[in-house]
Amino acid sequence: MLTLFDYLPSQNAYKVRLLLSHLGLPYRTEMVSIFEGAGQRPEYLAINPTGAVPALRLDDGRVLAESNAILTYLASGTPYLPAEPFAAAKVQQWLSFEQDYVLHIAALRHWAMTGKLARRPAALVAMRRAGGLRALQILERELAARPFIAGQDYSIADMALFAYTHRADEAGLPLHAFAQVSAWIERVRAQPGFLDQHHPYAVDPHSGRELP
Ligand SMILES: N[C@@H](CCC(=O)N[C@@H](CS)C(=O)NCC(=O)O)C(=O)O
Repeated sequence: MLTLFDYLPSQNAYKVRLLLSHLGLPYRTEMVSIFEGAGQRPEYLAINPTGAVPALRLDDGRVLAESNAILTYLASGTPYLPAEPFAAAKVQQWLSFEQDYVLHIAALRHWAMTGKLARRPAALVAMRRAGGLRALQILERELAARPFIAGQDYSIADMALFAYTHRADEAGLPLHAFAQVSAWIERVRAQPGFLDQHHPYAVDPHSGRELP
């Protein structure tokens, strides 16, 4: 059976849980207490060299890290990742966008929800905020033109973007100001097998610590 190395408040891990839910694939979970340093132990670094979640162990023992690589692997041969090369590359385009631009929302949200925002330099917070707003503005423009980010069909690019974008309010970014993004969030929520699940950082008493 597949093993997902997970940390419940992680939206990067939620992306993988969401796809597994759409696919109806059974899996077992191993929790990694990232704020207690469990990700930095040699046995976990052998699974993911960065020490982060998520990571996935296959039935045959092979391991894969990076949320979007895991999505790409699991979605291969399914309706969530087109086989046609250009359409597949479009999905990769938006997976890269997610890692480069939406990460600002993820960082701000982490700091805001774990009491770390006040400890961060104002210039860094302003840079993250500008980056997060820019990501939302780009998505707003693009989603005015088509129902899903990479085309007419729901794909892993939508799953990856949904994970942090739909929680932008928790990063202090006003989702209500982005009508197209808000409508797309509802289209994602309406997909068969959608996983309606959220775990706040408050479930982890260690989440106020800095990551090791
Ligand atoms: N680019 C990675 C980012 C993963 C990531 O930053 N995971 C966070 C939780 S959301 C984590 O495990 N952080 C602990 C650490 O970096 O040591 C991915 O998409 O999987």
